[in-house]
Amino acid sequence: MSDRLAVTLTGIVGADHVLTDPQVTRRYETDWTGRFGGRARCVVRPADTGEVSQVVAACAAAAAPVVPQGGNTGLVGGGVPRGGEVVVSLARLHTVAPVDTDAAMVTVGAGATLAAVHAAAAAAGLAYGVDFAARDSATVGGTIATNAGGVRVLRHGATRAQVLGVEAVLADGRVLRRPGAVPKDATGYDLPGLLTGSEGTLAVVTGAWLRLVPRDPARVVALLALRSTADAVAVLARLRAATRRLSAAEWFTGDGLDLVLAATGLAPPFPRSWPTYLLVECAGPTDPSAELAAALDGVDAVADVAVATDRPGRAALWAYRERHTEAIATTATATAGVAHKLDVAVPLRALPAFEAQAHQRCDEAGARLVVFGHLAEGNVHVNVVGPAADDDRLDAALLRLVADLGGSISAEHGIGVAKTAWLHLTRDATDRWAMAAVKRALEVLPDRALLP
Ligand code: 2HG
Ligand code: ZN
Repeated sequence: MSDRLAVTLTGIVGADHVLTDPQVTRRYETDWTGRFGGRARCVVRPADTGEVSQVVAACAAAAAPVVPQGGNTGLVGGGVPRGGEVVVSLARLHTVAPVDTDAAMVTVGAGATLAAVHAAAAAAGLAYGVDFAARDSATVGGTIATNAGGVRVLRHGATRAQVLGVEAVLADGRVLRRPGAVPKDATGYDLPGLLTGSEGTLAVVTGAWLRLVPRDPARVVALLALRSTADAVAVLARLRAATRRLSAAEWFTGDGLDLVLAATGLAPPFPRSWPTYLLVECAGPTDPSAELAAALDGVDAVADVAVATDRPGRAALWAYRERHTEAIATTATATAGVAHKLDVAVPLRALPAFEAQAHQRCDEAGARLVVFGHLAEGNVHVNVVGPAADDDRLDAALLRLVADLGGSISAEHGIGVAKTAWLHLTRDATDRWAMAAVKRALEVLPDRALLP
């Protein structure tokens, strides 16, 4: 890049942190699915908020579009260029301040990984309420941008419920700081809440004040073999009524487990296979095993069960669920295809009907469907293998089905570029106008008349 913008960016972050060599920029240019991406004008790696501010201001002055990027674990193309944008990587903003144990909170940079936040919280005798399989690479900034959910939503809520404060760089380079020093603050609009889930469309998140939760040292994981998704929904309802200690309820199918076993070489959990599996975890200050056993006692729907309380045993059961994404990618690659990933949510009572109808449409189209997800929120990870990367006819049919059932076309991964065409399915014209108005308001250069 031999233009004036390159010279300016190099002056801000140093030559080592303006990347243009295609061999080096490649990993910033394609998302995890391999379905979305494009060439970047360059990749810039600022070191701190001040540098992010200068970089964004320089890009605004040059009318150069910017794509903020965290750990690049997104699945909807929201953190990668489409062609010609400047990628602003937040990876170097990875500070994790000492945990404030009095207030149970921690201040972190956008580039801190989820795993780093977990480690810091655990060392202080606390925990962070958001967790999912990509924890070692996914960064706090990206999880805020997408309002990431994961496996603990039923216990602690999604990312928005953890964000006490936020620091972000607006489109013209100004730094918006809303510290979360006190957990109660009714002063004005909830800007941290607004930026959470805004996917880089309103500002570049550079740091956050995160709420921490008590650490639950005692855990039990049970993998339940079931005959149907309807049974999984019924068992979950029973568990929710019977115990306060439920900390995860993850659902997958026999088809998904077969793929995981084939791709990973793991031993099967049961002597025979079952149509549906529900992985439940209970956690608390003391061993919750007896409480879980009592809650499941006499539940005929449970055809078989594998239980673990020790760490390796729990991890072995979790692997059947957490390795789905990797196993599906392996299957897609083997057929030289990509997985179409539709992260949706449907009301729980409609889940069995959704699953049946989704299978019917995929069968008709000759595509392979694998579903799994976070049962308590009706959050289904719909993975379709078969159609070409740019053939979205089946995506459209499945998203329409979700909307007809009163669900969400994006439960926890965001809209990115994957879902923009279908926003109208669940957001009406007034809603979309209001969102566009907010974006326009934050995009304009400072309007002195608005400043108090
Ligand atoms: C998960 O829950 C992630 O494992 C990934 O959200 C989902 O691969 C997917 O479709
Ligand atoms: Zn998920």
